[in-house]
Amino acid sequence: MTVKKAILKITAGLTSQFPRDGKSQIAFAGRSNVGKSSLINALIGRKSLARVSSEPGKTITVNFYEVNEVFYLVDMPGYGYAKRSPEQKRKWSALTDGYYTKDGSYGTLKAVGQLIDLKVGATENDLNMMEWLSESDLDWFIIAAKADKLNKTERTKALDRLRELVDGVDIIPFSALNGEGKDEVWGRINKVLLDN
Ligand SMILES: Nc1nc2c(ncn2[C@@H]2O[C@H](COP(=O)(O)OP(=O)(O)OP(=O)(O)O)[C@@H](O)[C@H]2O)c(=O)[nH]1
Ligand SMILES: [Mg+2]
Repeated sequence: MTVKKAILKITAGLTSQFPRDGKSQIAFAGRSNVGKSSLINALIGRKSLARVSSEPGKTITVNFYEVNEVFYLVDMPGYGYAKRSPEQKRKWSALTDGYYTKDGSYGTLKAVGQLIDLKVGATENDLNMMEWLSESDLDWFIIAAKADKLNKTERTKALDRLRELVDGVDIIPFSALNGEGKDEVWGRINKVLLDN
């Protein structure tokens, strides 16, 4: 994919702000701090179009990055951030639940890239999310994030563990730090866009 143009089109803090232009969406989900925004920056080839949080989980918005005026890469707000207030938790649920419905973005959502921190492994929230994805009719795949943090042995073990959890789902080791997996993620996105 050649990214000719990428802009942050919409920062939605309310479900009513989601785009309704029918353009395809590929969303990236995962816990707070797992590297969703860093992944989008790496894919787009811009250092800081997507804001990488110094304070994880602080802003609860769904960010829509429009690429080549054709489709969106969607940065979902992370889950599992312990310091969130009840009010922030309510906002998170309303936004994400609203996103994954027919009235939200379900009709234009073509795939979900689920980020799992390869070193940390799947958390309980990750497992819940993957269970939901498995039961949905959405196309989805796993991005094994921050792969640069593991040595060869750790990496093999961690990838095996993930594979045991989710049979038949693509797992792409990825590092925003050294660019590993970038082409594979783009390949997966291209496939999604061509199929739809
Ligand atoms: N070593 C390493 N660090 C990374 C990588 N990707 C992201 N980080 C770091 O992890 C932290 C969180 O990254 P973000 O991209 O902001 O994570 P996020 O998932 O968008 O977090 P929220 O927006 O809070 O949900 C930052 O300090 C990044 O520099 C990676 O591939 N390798
Ligand atoms: Mg982020």
